[in-house]
Amino acid sequence: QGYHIAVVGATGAVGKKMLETLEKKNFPIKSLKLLSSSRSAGNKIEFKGESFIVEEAKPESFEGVQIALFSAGGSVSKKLAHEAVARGAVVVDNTSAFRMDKDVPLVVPEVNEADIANHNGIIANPNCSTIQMVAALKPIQDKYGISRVIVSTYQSVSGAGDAATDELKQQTQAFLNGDELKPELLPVAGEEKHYPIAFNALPQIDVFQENGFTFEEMKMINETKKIMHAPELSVAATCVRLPFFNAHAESVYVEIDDENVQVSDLQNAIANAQGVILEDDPTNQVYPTPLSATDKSEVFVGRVRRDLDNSKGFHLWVVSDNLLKGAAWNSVQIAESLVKNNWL
Ligand code: 11C
Repeated sequence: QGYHIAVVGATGAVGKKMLETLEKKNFPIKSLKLLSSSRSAGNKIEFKGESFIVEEAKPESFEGVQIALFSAGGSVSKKLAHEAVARGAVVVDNTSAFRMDKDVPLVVPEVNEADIANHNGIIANPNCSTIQMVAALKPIQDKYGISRVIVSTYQSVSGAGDAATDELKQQTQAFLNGDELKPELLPVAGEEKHYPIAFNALPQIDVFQENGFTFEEMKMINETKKIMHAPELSVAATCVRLPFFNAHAESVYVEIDDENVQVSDLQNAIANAQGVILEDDPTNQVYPTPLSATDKSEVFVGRVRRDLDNSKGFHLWVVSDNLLKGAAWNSVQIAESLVKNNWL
């Protein structure tokens, strides 16, 4: 018993985590196809003790597939997602290709699972830094209403793929050896200039837009409004890449509609939310960090405190594993929901 599954981008940083997550969560699988670009085709990958050969993703690869998890970049999704749907598959797409399309639900199950029911074959998985923020905001929005969000991110290199992780390792070693740093990838592959990530902070994730924000920042802004069904919500973001390997951290300022709310009310709402864990005890130095959140499925929140000048303003520290809740686990949760609710 189980489902016919395809993972597109199986050899990438997220694809590998998707396979680990499918295995760990014991997702019911009848058959599994591992697909990639022609470059990675032929690689062998172990899944549940069985060896699979990665095949080049082509339109006909999706014959008989029921759920296709895509994470091979936007251009692959644009080329193949509709081909998969035409062959009867439901696509869970982890790229930005369709996220803002009106007929594509953009889903974080803890926030807007019911939107999955409206799918037309494609469901989009949001950007990692958006996912963890909206999971933390949802219980606050439900209980107290939110009018404004200002977020600054502290993002790990794994968000930019395995090559960025390698770049940080190489540069760290080179820096400590006193060798010259030769940045080739970050902040953005394909851009004219590259800057060292080792022992640095890069205030650019993805390309700049005409309004001065980066695409990563605009993803956080636009996706948050769509997922939370709050087009009127004010959202501003500054996204920064830092030299650590995994998980993203965020400093989130949130303005709520009610000035009589106490810090403990917010903490209770967060502590009772699905998929969110409150780690907030300053007297004992308890708060989440990227290392403590790595390899965990949940979103962790700490440092909840009231703004000193605005009684409706609160500050939060939100941390999660960008490859798990930010990508693979959120996609598998969507697949679980499709199955559980007969929404395939
Ligand atoms: C990063 N957030 O950390 C990006 C990666 O739209 O799914 C995720 C890109 C995306 O670089």
